Amino acid sequence: MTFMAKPKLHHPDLQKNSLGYTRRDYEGTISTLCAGCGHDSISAAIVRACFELELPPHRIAKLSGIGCSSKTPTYFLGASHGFNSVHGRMPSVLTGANLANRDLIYLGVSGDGDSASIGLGQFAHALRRGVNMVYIVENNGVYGLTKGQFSATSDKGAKSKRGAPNNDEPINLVGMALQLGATFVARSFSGDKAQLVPLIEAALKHPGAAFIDCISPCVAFNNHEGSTKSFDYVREHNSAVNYLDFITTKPEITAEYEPGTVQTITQHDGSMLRFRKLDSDYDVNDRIAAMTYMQERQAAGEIVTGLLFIDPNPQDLHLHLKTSAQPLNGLQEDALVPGSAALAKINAGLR
Ligand SMILES: Cc1ncc(C[n+]2csc(CCOP(=O)(O)OP(=O)(O)O)c2C)c(N)n1
Ligand code: SF4
Ligand SMILES: [Mg+2]
Repeated sequence: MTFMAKPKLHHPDLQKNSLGYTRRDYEGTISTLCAGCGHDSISAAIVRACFELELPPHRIAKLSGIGCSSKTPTYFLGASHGFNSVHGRMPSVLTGANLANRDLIYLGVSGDGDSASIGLGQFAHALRRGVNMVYIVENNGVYGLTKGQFSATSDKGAKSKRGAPNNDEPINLVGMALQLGATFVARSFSGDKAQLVPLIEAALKHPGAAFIDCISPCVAFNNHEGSTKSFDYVREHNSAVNYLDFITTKPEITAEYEPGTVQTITQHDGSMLRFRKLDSDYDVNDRIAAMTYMQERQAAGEIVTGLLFIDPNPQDLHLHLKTSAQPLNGLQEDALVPGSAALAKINAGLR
Protein backbone atom coordinates (compact mmCIF):
# COMPACT_ATOMS: atom_id res chain seq x y z
CA MET A 1 0.00 0.00 0.00
CA THR A 2 1.52 3.35 -0.95
CA PHE A 3 -0.75 5.52 1.14
CA MET A 4 -3.82 5.43 3.35
CA ALA A 5 -6.58 7.98 2.91
CA LYS A 6 -7.98 9.66 6.01
CA PRO A 7 -11.70 9.47 6.76
CA LYS A 8 -13.41 12.57 5.35
CA LEU A 9 -15.71 13.00 8.35
CA HIS A 10 -14.60 15.18 11.24
CA HIS A 11 -16.14 16.89 14.22
CA PRO A 12 -18.60 19.56 13.01
CA ASP A 13 -17.34 22.05 15.61
CA LEU A 14 -13.72 21.87 14.56
CA GLN A 15 -12.30 25.42 14.58
CA LYS A 16 -12.28 27.14 11.18
CA ASN A 17 -10.02 29.93 9.99
CA SER A 18 -11.31 32.94 8.06
CA LEU A 19 -11.14 30.96 4.81
CA GLY A 20 -13.56 28.43 6.28
CA TYR A 21 -10.90 25.72 6.50
CA THR A 22 -10.28 23.48 9.50
CA ARG A 23 -6.90 22.09 10.39
CA ARG A 24 -7.95 18.87 8.69
CA ASP A 25 -8.07 20.71 5.38
CA TYR A 26 -4.32 21.26 5.66
CA GLU A 27 -3.53 17.61 6.33
CA GLY A 28 -2.60 14.90 3.82
CA THR A 29 -2.93 11.14 3.90
CA ILE A 30 -2.18 8.99 6.95
CA SER A 31 1.57 8.77 7.55
CA THR A 32 3.31 5.46 6.86
CA LEU A 33 6.47 6.52 8.75
CA CYS A 34 7.57 4.68 11.91
CA ALA A 35 5.48 5.58 14.94
CA GLY A 36 7.32 8.31 16.86
CA CYS A 37 9.40 9.52 13.89
CA GLY A 38 10.33 13.17 14.37
CA HIS A 39 9.38 13.88 10.75
CA ASP A 40 5.69 13.39 11.59
CA SER A 41 5.95 16.09 14.26
CA ILE A 42 7.37 18.49 11.66
CA SER A 43 4.46 17.67 9.32
CA ALA A 44 2.06 18.51 12.16
CA ALA A 45 3.89 21.81 12.73
CA ILE A 46 3.60 22.68 9.02
CA VAL A 47 -0.14 21.91 9.10
CA ARG A 48 -0.60 24.14 12.13
CA ALA A 49 1.47 27.00 10.68
CA CYS A 50 -0.45 27.01 7.38
CA PHE A 51 -3.80 26.80 9.19
CA GLU A 52 -2.89 29.65 11.54
CA LEU A 53 -1.53 31.82 8.73
CA GLU A 54 -4.77 31.10 6.83
CA LEU A 55 -2.93 30.24 3.65
CA PRO A 56 -5.11 28.99 0.81
CA PRO A 57 -3.78 25.43 0.23
CA HIS A 58 -3.91 25.84 -3.57
CA ARG A 59 -1.44 28.73 -3.29
CA ILE A 60 1.28 26.50 -1.85
CA ALA A 61 3.70 24.31 -3.79
CA LYS A 62 5.52 21.64 -1.76
CA LEU A 63 8.57 19.98 -3.25
CA SER A 64 10.89 17.28 -1.97
CA GLY A 65 13.64 14.84 -2.90
CA ILE A 66 13.93 11.21 -1.77
CA GLY A 67 14.00 9.84 1.79
CA CYS A 68 11.60 9.34 4.70
CA SER A 69 11.70 13.14 5.13
CA SER A 70 10.99 13.71 1.46
CA LYS A 71 7.97 11.39 1.70
CA THR A 72 6.31 13.63 4.25
CA PRO A 73 4.68 16.14 1.84
CA THR A 74 2.20 13.33 1.14
CA TYR A 75 1.13 13.62 4.78
CA PHE A 76 0.37 17.37 4.81
CA LEU A 77 -1.27 19.95 2.53
CA GLY A 78 -3.16 17.38 0.49
CA ALA A 79 -4.86 20.14 -1.53
CA SER A 80 -1.61 21.90 -2.48
CA HIS A 81 0.61 21.51 -5.51
CA GLY A 82 3.26 18.85 -4.96
CA PHE A 83 6.31 17.43 -6.71
CA ASN A 84 8.39 14.58 -5.33
CA SER A 85 11.63 14.90 -7.31
CA VAL A 86 14.87 12.91 -7.50
CA HIS A 87 17.31 12.36 -4.59
CA GLY A 88 19.07 15.68 -3.87
CA ARG A 89 17.38 17.57 -6.71
CA MET A 90 14.55 19.33 -4.92
CA PRO A 91 16.29 22.77 -4.91
CA SER A 92 16.71 22.98 -8.70
CA VAL A 93 13.17 21.76 -9.38
CA LEU A 94 11.86 24.29 -6.86
CA THR A 95 13.98 27.06 -8.43
CA GLY A 96 12.56 26.29 -11.86
CA ALA A 97 8.97 26.23 -10.63
CA ASN A 98 9.53 29.47 -8.73
CA LEU A 99 10.96 31.20 -11.79
CA ALA A 100 7.96 30.13 -13.86
CA ASN A 101 5.39 31.24 -11.28
CA ARG A 102 6.36 33.59 -8.48
CA ASP A 103 2.77 33.78 -7.22
CA LEU A 104 2.95 30.50 -5.29
CA ILE A 105 4.45 29.94 -1.84
CA TYR A 106 7.30 27.44 -2.17
CA LEU A 107 7.98 24.90 0.56
CA GLY A 108 10.97 22.61 0.04
CA VAL A 109 11.23 19.58 2.33
CA SER A 110 14.42 17.58 2.41
CA GLY A 111 16.58 15.30 4.55
CA ASP A 112 20.17 15.54 5.73
CA GLY A 113 21.14 12.88 3.19
CA ASP A 114 19.12 14.59 0.50
CA SER A 115 20.64 18.04 1.20
CA ALA A 116 24.04 17.46 2.85
CA SER A 117 25.23 14.47 0.81
CA ILE A 118 24.00 13.99 -2.76
CA GLY A 119 22.24 17.36 -2.89
CA LEU A 120 24.87 19.56 -1.23
CA GLY A 121 25.59 21.53 -4.40
CA GLN A 122 21.90 22.07 -5.04
CA PHE A 123 21.34 23.17 -1.44
CA ALA A 124 24.19 25.67 -1.68
CA HIS A 125 23.19 27.26 -4.96
CA ALA A 126 19.49 27.64 -4.14
CA LEU A 127 20.40 29.52 -0.95
CA ARG A 128 23.10 31.72 -2.49
CA ARG A 129 20.77 32.69 -5.33
CA GLY A 130 18.13 33.87 -2.90
CA VAL A 131 15.28 31.70 -4.13
CA ASN A 132 12.12 32.83 -2.34
CA MET A 133 11.20 29.66 -0.46
CA VAL A 134 11.06 27.90 2.87
CA TYR A 135 13.68 25.15 2.86
CA ILE A 136 13.30 22.66 5.72
CA VAL A 137 15.85 19.92 6.34
CA GLU A 138 14.45 17.20 8.59
CA ASN A 139 17.83 16.36 10.09
CA ASN A 140 18.20 12.96 11.79
CA GLY A 141 21.89 12.35 11.09
CA VAL A 142 21.19 9.16 9.13
CA TYR A 143 19.81 7.86 5.88
CA GLY A 144 16.59 6.62 7.48
CA LEU A 145 14.95 5.28 4.35
CA THR A 146 17.93 3.12 3.40
CA LYS A 147 18.32 1.67 6.92
CA GLY A 148 20.52 3.93 8.97
CA GLN A 149 23.85 4.68 7.26
CA PHE A 150 25.63 7.78 8.65
CA SER A 151 24.78 10.95 6.81
CA ALA A 152 27.05 13.96 6.30
CA THR A 153 25.50 15.70 9.33
CA SER A 154 26.32 12.84 11.73
CA ASP A 155 28.62 14.12 14.42
CA LYS A 156 32.17 12.81 14.60
CA GLY A 157 32.28 10.05 17.19
CA ALA A 158 28.52 9.43 17.07
CA LYS A 159 27.70 5.74 17.17
CA SER A 160 25.49 3.87 14.73
CA LYS A 161 22.82 1.50 16.00
CA ARG A 162 25.32 -1.33 15.61
CA GLY A 163 27.94 0.58 17.63
CA ALA A 164 30.26 1.66 14.79
CA PRO A 165 31.69 5.18 15.32
CA ASN A 166 31.49 7.92 12.70
CA ASN A 167 35.00 9.17 11.92
CA ASP A 168 34.07 11.99 9.56
CA GLU A 169 33.61 15.66 10.36
CA PRO A 170 29.95 16.75 10.21
CA ILE A 171 28.58 19.32 7.80
CA ASN A 172 26.83 22.10 9.66
CA LEU A 173 23.96 23.17 7.42
CA VAL A 174 23.12 26.21 9.53
CA GLY A 175 26.71 27.43 9.27
CA MET A 176 26.64 26.89 5.51
CA ALA A 177 23.31 28.69 5.11
CA LEU A 178 24.69 31.69 7.01
CA GLN A 179 27.85 31.75 4.93
CA LEU A 180 25.97 31.33 1.65
CA GLY A 181 23.76 34.35 2.20
CA ALA A 182 20.39 32.88 3.20
CA THR A 183 18.32 35.76 4.54
CA PHE A 184 16.48 33.75 7.22
CA VAL A 185 18.35 31.02 9.10
CA ALA A 186 16.93 29.03 11.99
CA ARG A 187 17.32 25.74 13.77
CA SER A 188 14.72 23.91 15.77
CA PHE A 189 13.77 20.53 17.14
CA SER A 190 10.85 18.40 16.00
CA GLY A 191 9.87 17.86 19.64
CA ASP A 192 9.54 21.59 20.37
CA LYS A 193 6.34 22.73 18.63
CA ALA A 194 6.16 25.93 20.66
CA GLN A 195 9.36 27.02 18.96
CA LEU A 196 8.95 25.31 15.59
CA VAL A 197 5.46 26.50 14.56
CA PRO A 198 6.21 30.25 14.84
CA LEU A 199 9.53 29.70 13.08
CA ILE A 200 7.76 28.04 10.14
CA GLU A 201 5.16 30.82 10.10
CA ALA A 202 7.86 33.49 10.04
CA ALA A 203 9.78 31.64 7.34
CA LEU A 204 6.63 31.35 5.20
CA LYS A 205 6.20 35.12 5.41
CA HIS A 206 9.84 35.88 4.70
CA PRO A 207 10.27 37.16 1.12
CA GLY A 208 13.60 35.47 0.42
CA ALA A 209 15.59 32.29 1.00
CA ALA A 210 14.51 30.94 4.41
CA PHE A 211 16.27 27.91 5.80
CA ILE A 212 15.25 25.83 8.84
CA ASP A 213 17.45 23.00 10.06
CA CYS A 214 15.11 20.87 12.15
CA ILE A 215 16.68 18.15 14.28
CA SER A 216 14.32 15.21 13.90
CA PRO A 217 15.27 11.96 15.65
CA CYS A 218 14.96 8.73 13.69
CA VAL A 219 13.46 6.31 16.21
CA ALA A 220 14.43 3.29 14.11
CA PHE A 221 18.14 3.97 13.47
CA ASN A 222 19.30 7.00 15.46
CA ASN A 223 17.65 7.17 18.85
CA HIS A 224 20.05 5.08 20.91
CA GLU A 225 22.76 5.89 23.43
CA GLY A 226 25.78 7.30 21.57
CA SER A 227 23.69 9.11 18.98
CA THR A 228 23.86 12.90 19.00
CA LYS A 229 20.52 13.26 17.20
CA SER A 230 18.42 11.23 19.66
CA PHE A 231 15.52 12.70 21.63
CA ASP A 232 17.44 12.42 24.91
CA TYR A 233 20.66 13.95 23.58
CA VAL A 234 18.95 16.92 21.96
CA ARG A 235 16.81 17.64 25.01
CA GLU A 236 19.92 17.65 27.21
CA HIS A 237 22.03 19.83 24.89
CA ASN A 238 19.47 22.22 23.47
CA SER A 239 20.45 25.85 23.95
CA ALA A 240 17.68 28.16 22.74
CA VAL A 241 18.88 31.62 21.68
CA ASN A 242 15.41 33.09 21.58
CA TYR A 243 11.74 32.21 21.60
CA LEU A 244 10.01 33.57 18.58
CA ASP A 245 6.40 34.56 18.26
CA PHE A 246 5.10 35.33 14.82
CA ILE A 247 2.49 38.05 14.71
CA THR A 248 0.19 38.59 11.76
CA THR A 249 -2.01 41.66 11.74
CA LYS A 250 -4.76 39.59 13.41
CA PRO A 251 -5.32 40.83 16.97
CA GLU A 252 -6.18 37.42 18.42
CA ILE A 253 -2.58 36.32 17.96
CA THR A 254 -0.92 39.47 19.30
CA ALA A 255 -2.84 39.05 22.53
CA GLU A 256 -0.67 36.09 23.45
CA TYR A 257 2.54 38.08 23.77
CA GLU A 258 4.09 39.10 27.00
CA PRO A 259 5.88 42.36 27.60
CA GLY A 260 9.53 42.43 28.62
CA THR A 261 12.68 41.58 26.77
CA VAL A 262 11.17 41.72 23.31
CA GLN A 263 12.62 42.71 19.96
CA THR A 264 10.29 43.51 17.07
CA ILE A 265 11.16 43.28 13.39
CA THR A 266 8.82 44.48 10.68
CA GLN A 267 9.05 42.57 7.42
CA HIS A 268 8.22 43.93 3.99
CA ASP A 269 4.63 42.72 4.02
CA GLY A 270 3.96 44.49 7.32
CA SER A 271 3.98 41.34 9.42
CA MET A 272 6.11 41.43 12.53
CA LEU A 273 8.45 39.11 14.34
CA ARG A 274 9.07 39.37 18.02
CA PHE A 275 11.80 37.71 19.93
CA ARG A 276 11.95 36.93 23.58
CA LYS A 277 15.64 36.85 24.10
CA LEU A 278 17.34 34.66 26.63
CA ASP A 279 20.75 36.04 25.83
CA SER A 280 20.73 39.82 25.96
CA ASP A 281 23.82 40.00 23.73
CA TYR A 282 22.22 38.08 20.88
CA ASP A 283 21.43 40.15 17.78
CA VAL A 284 19.34 38.38 15.10
CA ASN A 285 20.44 40.88 12.43
CA ASP A 286 24.16 40.17 12.70
CA ARG A 287 25.22 37.40 10.30
CA ILE A 288 28.87 37.29 11.39
CA ALA A 289 27.98 37.22 15.07
CA ALA A 290 25.48 34.41 14.41
CA MET A 291 28.20 32.32 12.77
CA THR A 292 30.62 32.94 15.64
CA TYR A 293 28.01 32.29 18.32
CA MET A 294 26.87 29.06 16.73
CA GLN A 295 30.43 27.79 16.33
CA GLU A 296 31.25 28.66 19.94
CA ARG A 297 28.18 26.86 21.27
CA GLN A 298 28.84 23.91 19.00
CA ALA A 299 32.39 23.66 20.35
CA ALA A 300 30.82 23.59 23.82
CA GLY A 301 28.60 20.68 22.75
CA GLU A 302 25.41 22.68 22.54
CA ILE A 303 22.79 22.79 19.81
CA VAL A 304 21.71 26.33 19.30
CA THR A 305 18.03 26.58 18.39
CA GLY A 306 15.87 29.52 17.48
CA LEU A 307 16.09 32.23 14.87
CA LEU A 308 19.79 32.78 14.33
CA PHE A 309 19.69 35.37 11.59
CA ILE A 310 17.20 37.40 9.61
CA ASP A 311 17.87 40.06 7.01
CA PRO A 312 15.08 42.65 7.33
CA ASN A 313 15.65 43.74 3.71
CA PRO A 314 15.98 40.50 1.78
CA GLN A 315 16.31 40.34 -1.99
CA ASP A 316 15.25 37.43 -4.08
CA LEU A 317 16.20 35.81 -7.36
CA HIS A 318 13.40 37.48 -9.33
CA LEU A 319 14.76 40.89 -8.40
CA HIS A 320 18.27 39.91 -9.51
CA LEU A 321 17.09 38.45 -12.81
CA LYS A 322 14.45 41.13 -13.45
CA THR A 323 11.93 38.47 -14.35
CA SER A 324 8.35 38.94 -15.42
CA ALA A 325 6.03 39.72 -12.52
CA GLN A 326 3.37 37.65 -14.19
CA PRO A 327 3.50 33.84 -14.11
CA LEU A 328 4.79 32.59 -17.46
CA ASN A 329 1.64 30.60 -18.18
CA GLY A 330 -0.36 33.85 -17.98
CA LEU A 331 1.68 35.84 -20.50
CA GLN A 332 -0.30 36.81 -23.57
CA GLU A 333 0.85 37.02 -27.17
CA ASP A 334 1.66 40.74 -27.03
CA ALA A 335 4.22 40.07 -24.29
CA LEU A 336 5.59 36.90 -25.88
CA VAL A 337 5.78 38.29 -29.44
CA PRO A 338 6.55 42.00 -28.96
CA GLY A 339 7.03 42.65 -32.70
CA SER A 340 9.75 43.84 -35.07
CA ALA A 341 10.13 47.29 -33.48
CA ALA A 342 11.09 45.72 -30.15
CA LEU A 343 13.50 43.36 -31.92
CA ALA A 344 15.09 46.27 -33.77
CA LYS A 345 15.60 48.07 -30.47
CA ILE A 346 17.33 45.03 -28.94
CA ASN A 347 19.54 44.65 -32.00
CA ALA A 348 20.44 48.34 -31.92
CA GLY A 349 21.45 47.99 -28.26
CA LEU A 350 23.87 45.21 -29.19
CA ARG A 351 25.67 47.13 -31.98
C1 LIG B 1 20.34 8.90 -6.98
C2 LIG B 1 20.01 8.12 -5.74
N1 LIG B 1 21.02 7.66 -4.96
C3 LIG B 1 20.72 6.96 -3.83
C4 LIG B 1 19.43 6.68 -3.51
C5 LIG B 1 19.14 5.85 -2.29
N2 LIG B 1 18.60 6.65 -1.20
C6 LIG B 1 17.29 6.81 -1.04
S1 LIG B 1 16.89 7.75 0.27
C7 LIG B 1 18.53 7.95 0.65
C8 LIG B 1 18.99 8.73 1.86
C9 LIG B 1 17.89 9.41 2.57
O1 LIG B 1 18.41 10.08 3.67
P1 LIG B 1 17.80 11.46 4.14
O2 LIG B 1 17.72 12.41 3.03
O3 LIG B 1 18.57 11.87 5.35
O4 LIG B 1 16.29 11.09 4.51
P2 LIG B 1 15.71 10.29 5.78
O5 LIG B 1 15.25 9.00 5.22
O6 LIG B 1 16.77 10.15 6.80
O7 LIG B 1 14.60 11.17 6.24
C10 LIG B 1 19.35 7.29 -0.25
C11 LIG B 1 20.82 7.26 -0.19
C12 LIG B 1 18.41 7.16 -4.37
N3 LIG B 1 17.11 6.96 -4.11
N4 LIG B 1 18.74 7.86 -5.48
S1 SF4 C 1 13.32 4.91 9.42
FE1 SF4 C 1 13.70 6.65 10.78
S2 SF4 C 1 13.39 8.49 9.48
FE2 SF4 C 1 12.41 6.74 8.45
S3 SF4 C 1 10.26 6.74 9.13
FE3 SF4 C 1 11.40 5.36 10.49
S4 SF4 C 1 11.97 6.69 12.23
FE4 SF4 C 1 11.43 8.05 10.54
MG1 LIG D 1 18.18 11.67 7.31
